[in-house]
Amino acid sequence: MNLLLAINGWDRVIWQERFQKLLPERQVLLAGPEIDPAGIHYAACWKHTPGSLAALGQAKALFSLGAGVDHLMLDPDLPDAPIVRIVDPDLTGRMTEWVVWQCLDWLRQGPLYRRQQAARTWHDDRHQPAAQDVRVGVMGLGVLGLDAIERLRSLRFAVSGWSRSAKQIPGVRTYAGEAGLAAFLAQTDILVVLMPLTPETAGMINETLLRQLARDGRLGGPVLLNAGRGGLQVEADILAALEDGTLKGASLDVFQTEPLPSQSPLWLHPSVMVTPHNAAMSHPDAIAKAIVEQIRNLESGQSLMHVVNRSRGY
Ligand code: NDP
Ligand code: OXD
Repeated sequence: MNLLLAINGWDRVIWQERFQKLLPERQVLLAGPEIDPAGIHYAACWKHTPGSLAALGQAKALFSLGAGVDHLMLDPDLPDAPIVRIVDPDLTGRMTEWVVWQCLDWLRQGPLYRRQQAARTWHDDRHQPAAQDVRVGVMGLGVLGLDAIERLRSLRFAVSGWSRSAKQIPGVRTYAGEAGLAAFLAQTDILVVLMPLTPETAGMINETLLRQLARDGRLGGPVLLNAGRGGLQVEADILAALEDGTLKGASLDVFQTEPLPSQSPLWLHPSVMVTPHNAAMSHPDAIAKAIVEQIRNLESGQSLMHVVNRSRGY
């Protein structure tokens, strides 16, 4: 009942130490060509090399080290085991902090005041909108979207949400599916994207969608926040929208290519905030604990939680 760590882009040794501490009776192995798949019943993965899990025919679960599973779904040679994603208060809390930080920064004109400070300009603007005057629309009403909504509401933002299936959330106007998208966008000043990357959502944050955002809001133009996945957005369309005023600004944590290439105009754009895909980092202590808990529960006869629907892709 050993555990394989198949990780690219993060420090594997830190993860190995954390898991080994929590599973002292087992081997926690780092993926590599010399690994013998016999005796490996679990894999914990982040951007594993496609094909590298194919030999794990005995796997009882494939764990994502993050909330998203698109990195696993990309691999056509996965063993036929349940794919389990992370739902954890540490990760959820981090994402909500990022969303609230960015919404408040745009509400309180952070980019403008940073520019004014750099120019030593004292311009006492008396036209600050209040949070309740600003409409935040959250795309994706899952674990992360719902938590962010709760905090945004406590700050009095006017919050609405959009998801694939219809939802009822007290105090929040909700929209669903293709049929509800245009109405949702038409009443959104700050669009918060917290959706998974699937064949359905790929590229949907594009010119057509951005042009449907509200034009009558109190921020002087709509703002885009994306912490879902870079594959959801068309960066050329976002840049064009910033240039022609369709968008006032954007806060982006995820990008079509990561790390964001140094030649990307997004880096130096005065109306763009770039964070390096760490809106909600997976903290090894919290995430290893959550996965080990799942392993122990499974082995004591309970069902795995947060199993992904492979055909839906999330
Ligand atoms: P969930 O699976 O809990 O929620 C996903 C939400 O997206 C659901 O409400 C779902 O609708 C909605 N959705 C999915 N497909 C569509 C679609 N085609 N049209 C409309 N709505 C759709 O995921 P989480 O909230 O836990 O996480 C969301 C994403 O955030 C992750 O998949 C990951 O990509 C990203 N993430 C990014 C991080 C970062 O640091 N930048 C950190 C963690 C996660 P329905 O409710 O109807 O199923
Ligand atoms: C995740 C991420 O999916 O960090 O958890 O992107």
